[in-house]
Amino acid sequence: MTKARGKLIVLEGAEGVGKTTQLRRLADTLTARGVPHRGVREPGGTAIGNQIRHLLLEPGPGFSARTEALLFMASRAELVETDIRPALARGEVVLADRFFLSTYAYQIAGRGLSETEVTAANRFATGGLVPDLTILLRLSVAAALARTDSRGARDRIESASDDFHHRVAEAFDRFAEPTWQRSHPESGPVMAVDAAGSVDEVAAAVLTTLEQTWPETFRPAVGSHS
Ligand code: T5A
Repeated sequence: MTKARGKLIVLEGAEGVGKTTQLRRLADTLTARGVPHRGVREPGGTAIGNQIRHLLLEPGPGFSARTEALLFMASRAELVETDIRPALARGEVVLADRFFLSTYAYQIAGRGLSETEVTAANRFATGGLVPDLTILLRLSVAAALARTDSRGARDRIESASDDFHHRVAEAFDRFAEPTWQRSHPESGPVMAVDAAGSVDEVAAAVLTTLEQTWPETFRPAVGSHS
């Protein structure tokens, strides 16, 4: 019998909204509930992807917006082909820390690149893979940057201008609108979760969203204590 395809679930939002923290919490819950899963992050997650991540985020020689976009998509192409697609074929839940909506927010809205061209390049990079669901963590720019600044120096993209970060934040706000989603099928469905509460409160909201969307996969089995 062919195994049912897994699910690609993406956590999105600007820097510091809590994506990595929530991905780890969700992974712990899925482990406790016996749901096969794996976590991946962008950029990175593969040997070549980690080298690309270094080029993109560490201070160094500058490069053009087109080069930046293509590097993000090269990292994504490798991750999709060598990691995400095989995991989905095994029936696993893949939890991704960022995916195409980040390219949309940072390279299209933030850097001003062409939506049509970048979307076509993304389709080439992913072979048309669309997330089953994106959970968009929402937090004000000031609160998110305060969280990241409390950790130390900003990376190359975090150090961009305030105007850039506001364009990125406005784009993330648009992704939650049903009209935007209908006209951007390459992004898949997006559900927003308020990220302003404590780690526990946000984790509960993320889990509720998944349990309501796919009860058969995410609800605890009868008799489980998770
Ligand atoms: N990028 C990426 C593009 O430009 N184009 C693309 O296509 C892609 C894929 C990646 C950078 O690349 C850009 C976007 C980014 O600039 P990254 O480091 O991988 O960089 O991603 P970041 O989003 O920058 O990672 P962060 O770690 O900064 O943000 P997270 O993951 O959202 O936040 P997290 O979980 O690490 O938490 C940040 C801090 O807040 C605390 C945590 O303990 C941590 O200290 N925290 C909370 N504090 C209070 N209450 C809560 N609820 C909290 N949740 C977390």
